[in-house]
This record gives sequence, structure tokens and C-alpha cells, in this order.
Amino acid sequence: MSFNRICVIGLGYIGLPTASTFAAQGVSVLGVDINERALETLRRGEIHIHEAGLRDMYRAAIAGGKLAVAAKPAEADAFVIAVPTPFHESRSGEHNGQRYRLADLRAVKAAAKSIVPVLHPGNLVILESTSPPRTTVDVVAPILERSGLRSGSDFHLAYSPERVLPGQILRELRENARVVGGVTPESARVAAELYRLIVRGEILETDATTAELIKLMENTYRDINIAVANEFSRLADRFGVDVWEAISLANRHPRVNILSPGPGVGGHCISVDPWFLVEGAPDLTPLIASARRVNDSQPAFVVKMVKRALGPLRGKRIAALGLAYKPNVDDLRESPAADVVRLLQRGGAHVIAWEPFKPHADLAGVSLAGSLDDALAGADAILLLVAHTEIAHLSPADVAGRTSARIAIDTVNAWEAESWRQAGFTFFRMGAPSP
Ligand code: SAJ
Repeated sequence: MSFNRICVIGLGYIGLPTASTFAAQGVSVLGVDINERALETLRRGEIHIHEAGLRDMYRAAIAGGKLAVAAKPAEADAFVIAVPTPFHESRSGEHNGQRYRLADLRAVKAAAKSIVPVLHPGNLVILESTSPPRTTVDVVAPILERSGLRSGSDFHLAYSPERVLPGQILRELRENARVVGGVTPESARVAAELYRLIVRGEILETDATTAELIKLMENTYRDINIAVANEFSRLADRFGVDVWEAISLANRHPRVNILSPGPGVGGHCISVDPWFLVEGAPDLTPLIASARRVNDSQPAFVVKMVKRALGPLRGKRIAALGLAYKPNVDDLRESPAADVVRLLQRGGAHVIAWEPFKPHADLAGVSLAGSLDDALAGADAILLLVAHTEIAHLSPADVAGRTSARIAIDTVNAWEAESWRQAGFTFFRMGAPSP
């Protein structure tokens, strides 16, 4: 099948890089988004998200006439849906007295509906949004079939999970292995043909529900592995052991690879996706739900540790360094660092956060400093929450000259204890014995 024109619906962290990458390969792409402000920014040749290399690639695509943006889809050979599937704000589920979160599929449904008027026989539709099992066959297919066309026979329908790592999206889009699951083997084959235009990695064909499950399994596997690392940090704390040393020695075992503890698990993927499996089968997922709760309670563990280092929180001034959900990205969604800040404030501390990737972010319940010096001014303690390179490389001696704080707390094992001690700080590390 030839793909002269494709339509990418949703121009966020996945859709915009995907649209730009196809355009860079010479395919005519219409990028669609319902957010007028994002469209305005894009029409000015700017982008509304931060991802290495994306701005240049987007601008080249626009300049080459291969990419345009619009508020509604138009006729095309293929449609790629890459819209968000966040949690439902107002609804949740319950199993055995414990609540679990539900996926909000409204954006996926709206995207599918928007394709109906322009869907033609022979077209290909691919869902990329992470979704609960069976969304492609039970939710998307029936909506598209309102066109009078049947999925799998009149048009092709597939699910293909995005698996790229924020911060490396452009490279991973091309290089990672890609799973494509069709509602029929022919749909999978045609979807694989489309991705072959941009993907250098392997393309693996399967059915749509398997592809959905694969994505959820990958992120759940990671979440559970981080949960056990976080639980190890609590055990190490209880037994007076340095968890970082213990993990690095355990990982010398040829078949053990323990991940890193930290202040919790954030972002819009790993902290969200496991709930989609719980939602699909709450009776079968006690381990998955429990790992989610362990990771969600890690900020409270950090706060306990801060209290031990500082004494009662009331009136204490804390400079919190880093707010993003992980190092070297500007993404603040579901960030455990922000949860730590909110909990500390609830405990009576006065926290000023510094996020070098978004110094002027507007985050409910969090006061941000425009600069590191503003955060350090008058602080009693410095709390490292995200190992952004810029923060990990701070010189303790230099910091000592810019603040009166003499307590440093590292929750991510990024600072070298000895050099902070030499600079005059009492140094604490999460999951390691107190000084
Ligand atoms: N984290 C830890 N300890 C670790 C590793 C990570 O606490 O050892 C924390 C991070 O700080 C962060 C969270 O986990 O808060 C998630 O970060 P991440 O780097 O593990 O993953 P994401 O959410 O940025 O991207 C993941 C990736 N999935 C996997 O690695 C299995 C990516 O490939 C997916 O495309 C992405 O989710 C997604 O969109 O689903």
C-alpha cells in the first residue's frame, strides 16, 4: 500500500515527533489537535513541548511543505491516533475495599469520531495511545464502523504502542523495535508497512489486544521492579544498611538487576499504565495494585526521613532541587518530587523549589524560585529530589558559599557524601544510615 498522505491526531509528546518524523521521510502529514493554543504556537513555527532536537525537525518539516496542522482530520491514506489517556478525574473503581483509578478514554473516542466523516475503504487507522486491554476492538472499532465500513475488511485497524523514552524520543522512534497488532493479520501487515517508512528497528506483528497488553506489561514490569527497589530502601533504613551499596553488590549477580530507589515513580506512563490492567481485572492484579501503592507512598517515606534530619518541620525553610518526574526532562506530570514538596508544606515547612527545566512552572501548592540562588536564600536545608545533570554536578563548596543551610539531603544518590561533608554540610542520603 502507498502512503502519500497521513493524518496524525494529537500533537503532544508522541504525536508531534511522529508527525515530524514521517514528514522528514517525505510523507505529507496533517497534524491535528483540538488545542487552539498549541495550534497557534505550531503555526508560528514554535513548539509547545520540550524534546531534544524536535524544534529543528518540526521547523524543517514545515519549511519543506510536508507538514501542516489543523483542528480537524482530512482525507488521508492512514490515520494515527496519539492522544492522551489520563486518569478519570471524577470516577474510580473499588475492589475488596481498595480504590483503583480508571482510564479516561474520552480523547480516544473523540479522535475516532473525528475520523468517521473522512474514512474511506482501504484506509488504515492505528491507535497508539496507551489504553486498557481490548480498547481497539471494543471501543475504537465500533466508533469507526459508524462510517458504514467494517474494520478488518473495508478498512485496516491496528494498535501499535509507542515505546519511546522522553528525552530520546526522536532516536528511539526510529531505532526501537515496534509492535503492531492488527484486528486481522492483514491489518497488522499494512500497519507494519506504514512504520517501515520511519522505523529502522524490528517490526513485530501480532493481534491488537496482544499489542495493547504488551505495552501495559512492559510498564507494569518496570513499576513493580522500581517498587521493590523502593521497598528495599525502607528495609535498608530499618536495618541500618546503605541500600545503594547493597544494590550495587547484589547486581554483581549475573541474573539480578535491581533498579534504583528514589522519591517515587512519576510521569504519564509508568505511574499510570499499571492501573489499566487493574481496571481490566481487579480480581487478578493484587501484586500490580500493591506495587503502585508502594511507589505512590514513597514521597511520604522521603518526608519521614527529612523529619529525622531536620526535626519538627514547622517553620523550617527547605530548598527543594528538581521537580520534574525524572532527570533531564521538563515534564512535571505525576511528579513524585512535587508530592514530596506538598507533603513537606502540609507538615509546616516552607519549601522553595527550583526546577532548572521549568523555572516558572505553575504547579498547584508549590512555590518556585526563578533561580537556584533564590531557592537557597535563607534555607535551613537543601533537598535533592531529581538528579538533573546540572543539579547532580553542583559543587558543594560553591553551594556552601551561596546559602546558610548546612544540611543536605539526597534522595537519589547523586551527590558524593564526602565532598558535601568537607564543604561543611551534615549529609543525609535516603536509604542509607544517618550520620
Ligand atoms: N525511576 C525510579 N527508579 C528507576 C528508574 C526509574 O525511581 O530505577 C522513576 C523515574 O524517576 C520516573 C519513573 O520511574 O519517576 C518513570 O521513569 P522511566 O525512565 O522508567 O520511564 P518513563 O515513564 O520516562 O518512560 C517509560 C518507558 N518504559 C519503560 O522503560 C518500560 C518508555 O519506554 C515508554 O515509552 C514510556 O514509559 C511510555 O510512554 O509508556
